[in-house]
Amino acid sequence: MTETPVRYSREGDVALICIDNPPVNAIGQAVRTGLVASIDAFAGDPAAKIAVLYCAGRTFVAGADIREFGKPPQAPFLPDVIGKLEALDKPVLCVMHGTALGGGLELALGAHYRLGVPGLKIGLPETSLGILPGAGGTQRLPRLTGLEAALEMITSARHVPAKEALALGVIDGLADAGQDPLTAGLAHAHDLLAKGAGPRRICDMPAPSIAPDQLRDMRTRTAKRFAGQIAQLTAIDAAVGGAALPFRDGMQHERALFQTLMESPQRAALVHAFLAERKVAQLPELAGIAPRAFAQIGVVGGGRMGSGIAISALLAGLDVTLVERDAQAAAQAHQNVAQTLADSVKRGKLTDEGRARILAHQFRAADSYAALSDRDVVIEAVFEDMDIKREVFTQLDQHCKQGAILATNTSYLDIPQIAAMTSRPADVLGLHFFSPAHIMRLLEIVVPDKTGADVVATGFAFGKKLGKVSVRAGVCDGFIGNRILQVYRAVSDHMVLAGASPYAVDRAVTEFGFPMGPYAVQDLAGLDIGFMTRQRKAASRDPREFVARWADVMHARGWHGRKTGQGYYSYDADHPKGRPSPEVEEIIADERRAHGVTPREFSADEIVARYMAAMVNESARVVGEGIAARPLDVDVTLLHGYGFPRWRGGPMHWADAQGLGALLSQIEGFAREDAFFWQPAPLLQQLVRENLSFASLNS
Ligand code: TC6
Repeated sequence: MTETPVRYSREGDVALICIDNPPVNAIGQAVRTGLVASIDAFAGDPAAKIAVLYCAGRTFVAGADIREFGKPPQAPFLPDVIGKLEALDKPVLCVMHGTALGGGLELALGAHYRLGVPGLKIGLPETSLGILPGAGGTQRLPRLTGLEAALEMITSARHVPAKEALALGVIDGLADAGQDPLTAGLAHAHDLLAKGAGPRRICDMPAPSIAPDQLRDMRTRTAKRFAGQIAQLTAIDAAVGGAALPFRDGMQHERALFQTLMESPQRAALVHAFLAERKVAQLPELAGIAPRAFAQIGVVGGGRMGSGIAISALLAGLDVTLVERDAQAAAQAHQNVAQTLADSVKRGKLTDEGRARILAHQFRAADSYAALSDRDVVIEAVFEDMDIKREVFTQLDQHCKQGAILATNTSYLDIPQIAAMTSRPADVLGLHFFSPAHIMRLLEIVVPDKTGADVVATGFAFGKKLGKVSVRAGVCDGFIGNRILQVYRAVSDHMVLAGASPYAVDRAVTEFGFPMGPYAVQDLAGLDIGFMTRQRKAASRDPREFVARWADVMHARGWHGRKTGQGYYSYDADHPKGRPSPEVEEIIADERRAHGVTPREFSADEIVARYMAAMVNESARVVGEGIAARPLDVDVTLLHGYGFPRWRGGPMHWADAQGLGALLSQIEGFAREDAFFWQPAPLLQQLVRENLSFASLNS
């Protein structure tokens, strides 16, 4: 942070108020104080006829300083600062570039005129952090755009492009292309002075209204889309309630609701998620380590995963050569990629020209490893079989240039063993994408002991370029995510054996906030995958481990989930999402009888308690063993790859909120029934002994 985050100066009769608080000009206490001083300076400067408020650096204000949330609030408060700006009796022009978000846009709404620099995006994304626009956003924006458009912006938290902002009336105009905020601001200020423009205050504009049935529809839609969350509906209450009141009272109404949200566990969870997503890439081992170049990418394997990885790299502007085993397979892979790019055009993610350019200049599919000789990073995405991997990595070792990074996308095979197949193990790492790879944001970067630090740094730089959230993982079966998944799936099977139906488990878990329960997910992935995993692990399995045989029975009947119309659920045209299957319940009942189990009832609370306890316990092991660098890495993995509800922050954040002592006691209680499955994680025991939280390990 610079020493004076807000500077006041004057050029002729134009006062300049510049916020300079890198990296994103967030409004913390020093900025608020600086703004008050600058507003006072402008008010008391008789030579200044108009003020231009703008920002230095790469963006306008990206919001209130999130790092202050949850700490005791410090005056001056942002709504008061903005009120003071708006109340000035000389005009203020705000010039925005980059992203004007949250408190940043609210500050701009306190100015009398607003100009955007091309490329600007605006938004009120506070609800995505569990709060509402509490610096007048719910009161001023609806006065400009009407309630419907304002509430769409506020509840969706989306970033609105400059042209749309202009059409909505949030900005008055756009600067010429290439103009910087100061030059554009000075020119526009002189125009305003020439026109004799005075202050134009949004607070004086009439309050909008909304028809009752329109409001009811909006509330219903919002409640469905953001099930379990409170910020979006509260923001609607703030805007609609405020619009029925005089402006000043509306502001108080907004403030009161804002404060309730600020104190909510959902706010704490969502802010944790935001900060954790940025912290995952900050690893001490990477400090000062420069990544290698990675403009030229190679992919081996053109199936669903390989094509997805290729597309992800292509959409990020990288050059990709994909290699398949023969010309026919290469042609098929080319077609897969072309088709997905065409779908991206349909989804509005790519222009038609962009698609044509990629296919003409950035992408080729080949049938020889020699085509990979100039590649900087090559990612293998072939069948999960060590012999096939050996063939691939031997070829890569022969054909790839020195310094090329050789990555495997394996989900569970031993990466050090794969690295040892080459003459350059320091250049080998795991890049574990999630399917579909061009859509899912999670990337596990799996780091064997021998991998060079610059190779890991390149993995993170590559992930960032692809727009992924990259998490460092150590080597073990399943890395971070799939290892934890195996355990919470296992606890689900335990509960089903004891009497819960798979449907009750799925229901309880979705009510908790996951988009799908474990059995619906298995149906979607294909029950043949679970079957192969069981086969693979059979030889090394501890005999005390419970394995659900009903899954093998279902597999033997050809019930492989959604794709076969039958899995845990039955699927047909009337039930595309599946309906419970009495036959599955019968197969499970057979197994209960074989085990001599008398089925018992499980409440939704008990299901969630066991599911989460198993998840947290394994997560603690994963951190304790150093597979995840910190608890926050587990949280980000589960949030981005496994549908953990963001507003609960991830399993480690959730566990801290429950209290680790209570969770450990619960696990110890479960251990009295099954001491093998419920072995408390040593890290959890240690934290409870030392009265510490998982969060204490995050710094
Ligand atoms: C609000 O405004 C409430 C108002 C009512 C009050 C009464 N505060 O994401 P990046 C940091 S709520 C503090 O990597 P990008 C970020 O942590 C807020 N810090 O960059 C990172 O720090 P690190 C509403 C912030 O170019 C660094 O800046 N606003 C804030 O990929 C770079 O961030 C939002 O929700 C902040 N507000 O994306 C917007 N924002 O390097 C939140 C960022 O130490 N921000 N940082 O890890 C964003 O969406 C993105 O940061 C971005 C830039 C689009 C602005």
